[in-house]
Amino acid sequence: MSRHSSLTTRRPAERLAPHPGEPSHGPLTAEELQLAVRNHSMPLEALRNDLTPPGLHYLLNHFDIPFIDAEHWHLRIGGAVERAVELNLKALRRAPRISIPVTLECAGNGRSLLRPRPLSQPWRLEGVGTAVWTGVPLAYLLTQAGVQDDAVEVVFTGADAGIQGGIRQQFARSLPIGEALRPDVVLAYRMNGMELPPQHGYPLRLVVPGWYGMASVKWLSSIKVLTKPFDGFQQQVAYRYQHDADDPGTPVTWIRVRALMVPPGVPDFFTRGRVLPAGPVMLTGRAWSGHGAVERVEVGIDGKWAPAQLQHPAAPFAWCAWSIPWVADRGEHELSCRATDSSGARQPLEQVWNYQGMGNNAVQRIKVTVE
Ligand SMILES: Nc1nc2c(c(=O)[nH]1)N[C@H]1C(S)=C(S)[C@@H](COP(=O)(O)O)O[C@H]1N2
Ligand SMILES: [Mo]
Repeated sequence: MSRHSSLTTRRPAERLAPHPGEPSHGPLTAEELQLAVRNHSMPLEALRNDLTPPGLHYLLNHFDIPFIDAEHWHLRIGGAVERAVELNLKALRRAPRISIPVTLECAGNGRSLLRPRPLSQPWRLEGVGTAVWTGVPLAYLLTQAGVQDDAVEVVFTGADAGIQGGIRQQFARSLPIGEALRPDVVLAYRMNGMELPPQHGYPLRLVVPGWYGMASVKWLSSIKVLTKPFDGFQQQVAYRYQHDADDPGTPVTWIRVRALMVPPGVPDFFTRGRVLPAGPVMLTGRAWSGHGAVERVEVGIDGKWAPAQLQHPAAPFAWCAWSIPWVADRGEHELSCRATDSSGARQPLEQVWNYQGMGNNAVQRIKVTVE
């Protein structure tokens, strides 16, 4: 029996719902549309910004945005520590702070382009955004609490609750202790210099640079140091690269290398096909990777590849801008872009399917009509 169906047969409530996780060859479902309107993507033209304005940054919320009264809110740090700590927002704002630009991307980005299509949030390519996150380094607070020698992981629990895979839960994810003690992992209370918006985790969220977005737990309520690996749903069942429902799979961690292009010209309202005039045009975009620096972006014009010019990113885990001039001649063309990072990883031309539709970083293709 599959991991998902074994969960659902035990929980009658789940059987009333459409079956998430089962891949579909059919048209988009009402449930996918419902998720898509709650969780919007970043319009590709916003790739022009170094920093994504909060209203354009992508959003992924599993359950409801919790209502948190910041006056009475506090963060608990406990588990395998010498001294458990409780901090309110005032205390956090008084602690040492860092500000760091980070490109976040949802692990499910690209999912709806897979065939068959895993049923979940139906991202196309725009589940990404870059913001400056300001807050307290997690390592500072963990060190204050005194992590015990036998600690292996740290689990972060959000205030949001719901049901997934038939299991009632609060959203929770863990990090290996080594990752949690990285100097750039931040407990953020500001986004692009402003108070965190409700949808991005107010009053406090974790930001793990370089990891897919699920690691960056929002609406933090507690942090617990563990001496055994965390076995919560979002760790052991969701966010795994699986061949099929029975495959335990491997955990989703670092962001895979990807480049995206600002679609040139203007869109057709309904099809969003691009139209542009013949002549010179600057093709631009951004590229990023959690596995190392972006080393190369190539742009394909009708399948012929040429290197784009790269700019330095603002920080190791922030996207970098790229550009390449093109003289567009009349007719139909296909534009694409492809990044390679310093680990040697390069975006695949064809999709690599997996059961949950995770980490699909196949190259973007844009059809343009030049008039
Ligand atoms: N508490 C909580 N944290 C969460 C989530 C959630 O549903 N609840 N979604 C995660 C996922 S899957 C992603 S991709 C990022 C999205 O962050 P953003 O909405 O600020 O872009 O938040 C992560 N943190
Ligand atoms: Mo995500």
